[in-house]
Amino acid sequence: MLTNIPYNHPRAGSLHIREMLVEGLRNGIVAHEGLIAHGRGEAFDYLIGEKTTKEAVKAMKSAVALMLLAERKTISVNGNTACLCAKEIVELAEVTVARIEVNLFHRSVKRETAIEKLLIANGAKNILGVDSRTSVNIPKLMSDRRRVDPEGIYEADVVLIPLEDGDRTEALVNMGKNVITIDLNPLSRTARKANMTIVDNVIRVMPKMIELAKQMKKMNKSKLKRITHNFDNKKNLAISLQCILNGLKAN
Ligand code: PTJ
Repeated sequence: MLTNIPYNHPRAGSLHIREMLVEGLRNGIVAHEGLIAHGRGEAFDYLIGEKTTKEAVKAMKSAVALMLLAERKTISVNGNTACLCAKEIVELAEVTVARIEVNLFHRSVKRETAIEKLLIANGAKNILGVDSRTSVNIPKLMSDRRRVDPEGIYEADVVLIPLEDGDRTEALVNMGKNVITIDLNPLSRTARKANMTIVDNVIRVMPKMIELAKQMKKMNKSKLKRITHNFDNKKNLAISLQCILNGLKAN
């Protein structure tokens, strides 16, 4: 049951997102630790002004181009992302012809199954990674995230991993995959190890990526390639960090 948040409360949007996550915890979708991770994200969102920056849009365009160019792409889903964006995950997967794989840090079959049900209720047809009997391991990774589906993350050439931990990001990059992440913290290890980092709130990113994917599907391959080649992740992260610093100085 969501708490009654007055519509005119100055922080209504942010409070509503918190309530969604608390509800997700009650429904077995979100891990307890997911609430803490959200708190960290919220702090960075506050610092970037709770809006999508130009740099984030650039990163999203590049990420969408990479996904459209890829032969095999997988969207990795954890508790927070499923709770906040189930419908959008399914739509983005449809538009970009990507697979969806549940992959949890705090792994349990019960939570995997609850997330699968939520995604199916939002229109997904096939979800990988749930109670996986045929899972394979990501080399040199110790966390429960190492177990992945052979037909999903393991064989993908591009993986979208929103709200991720640095270890797996690094391990996936070491496997030669192109890794796209969504992380509000431009200083996180994930943000720095990924090939493309979108410094923005996943709740704003997913609908924007769907919109971009629908437009960019009409572009030819050479145009999409040019977009990815022109993207410089280090530079984009540095400017994103500068946006935070400028915001702080201005106050
Ligand atoms: O569902 P599970 O078991 O897979 O667990 C998911 C969490 C998120 C708990 C797990 O992946 C985790 O502990 O993540 P970290 O290492 O805390 O990293 C999460 C990152 O996401 C941090 O850098 C946060 O700043 C960032 N973040 C949090 N909320 C958002 C976000 N980035 C974008 N949008 C958000 N809404």
